Amino acid sequence: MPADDIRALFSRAMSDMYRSEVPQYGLLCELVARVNAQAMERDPALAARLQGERQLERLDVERHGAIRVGTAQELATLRRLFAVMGMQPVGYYDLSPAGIPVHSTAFRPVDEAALARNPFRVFTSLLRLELLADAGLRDEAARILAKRRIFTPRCLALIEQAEQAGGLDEAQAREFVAQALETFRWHSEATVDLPTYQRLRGAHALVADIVCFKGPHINHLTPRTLDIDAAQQAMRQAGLAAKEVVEGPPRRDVPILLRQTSFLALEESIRFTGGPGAGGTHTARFGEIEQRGCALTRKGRALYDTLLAEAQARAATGSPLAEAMAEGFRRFPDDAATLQREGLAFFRYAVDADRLRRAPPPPGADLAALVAGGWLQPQPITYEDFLPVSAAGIFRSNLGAEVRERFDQQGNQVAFESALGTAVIDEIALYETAQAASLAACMRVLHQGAAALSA
Ligand code: OOG
Ligand code: NI
Repeated sequence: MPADDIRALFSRAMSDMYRSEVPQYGLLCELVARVNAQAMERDPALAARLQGERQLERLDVERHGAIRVGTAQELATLRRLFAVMGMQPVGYYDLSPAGIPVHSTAFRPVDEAALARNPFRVFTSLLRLELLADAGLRDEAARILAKRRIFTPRCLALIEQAEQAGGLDEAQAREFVAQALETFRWHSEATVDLPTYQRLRGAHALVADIVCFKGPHINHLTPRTLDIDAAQQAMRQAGLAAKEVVEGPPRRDVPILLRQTSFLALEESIRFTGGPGAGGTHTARFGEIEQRGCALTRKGRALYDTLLAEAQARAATGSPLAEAMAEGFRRFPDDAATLQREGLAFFRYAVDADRLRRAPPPPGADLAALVAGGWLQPQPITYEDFLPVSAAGIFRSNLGAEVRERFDQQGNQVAFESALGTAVIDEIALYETAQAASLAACMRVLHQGAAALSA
């Protein structure tokens, strides 16, 4: 079975499982589907553009999830598990500046056809015990984690089988999906007693969430909306307490990167070890929605990061963040032509065949001339990744609003990659390659077209 099909099966199975575990998730999906249908009705050009960018068919099934693991061994095995489904680790996200003791990557498909088939992604975080101040607690957490086995033996066997044979047949793939699902299931029994849970929780809510359970329960699954402001309003009307601030850039005519908002879904009853009566609660699972815009070049991303940091600095001195963002982001051009001309966003190019039939471009015409003259049509490339500052906001909103100081230590991509067992893929390089490949294909067509016209 093609890896893309296994991923589609798995994404569907995860969604079904989460829907039965967290009823608000089903409600959220219905609400987003309604908002998306309305957005396309209101704006037929949007629907046409999404169709052209091969975004439309995938929209209904598009989800990302998130998990958190405790050890290098767990992370490395996840890498092998996701590889069976055509998902590669893309990007490095350092959450330590926000006082969150993890670093992360996103497992996702990378090529255009695979993304169009099913773009399922999993934001995956690894605990950084070395950031905890208390050495005794660090050791205790490491001992607890060393004892657990988060993969079923059959799942491990099937991963090995896939690695050796270069894939799985359909029956094996179906069994693999069922077995892999077990790793991400919720368990209402903790692996520790209540005092241990409370000690770990005292260090950081995230530490307790990662260390005290049998596995890395999926903590949210996020549908993609075409209008996050309308979806947020619909969430409130449906009684889902969406967080105040939408993470990411303010609302614009041409969406860029990623905008997200979340709500706390459940306070779960937990049975701790140590006999009857050892009950308590834990909050881990939440809901989230996101709207995706175009991917930014390194230059565009630098401008985004600067404007975001400036707005945050202004918010720290008392002005409302939303206002500071709206004000600051006026400096970010908001029309596709300027984004293209100034090299702020990535585009996929297509040849306008009618234009070419009427006349070939002048020899030596550069990109600007080809676009201005109508021979090449730029279409924005969708951002398929995440944003560290937004992710920190999402983490924070679901940890009982714990506010923490930033850690002394910086991100450590080298340590993360050594735990993972491979380097992460540079996400910007993927967009650069996609843009360059589309341009090269266009140049061949223009060249052949010009030759045919002059023959
Ligand atoms: C992950 C939070 C980050 C996103 O969409 O940025 C995230 C987590 O809470 O484990 O999901
Ligand atoms: Ni998320």
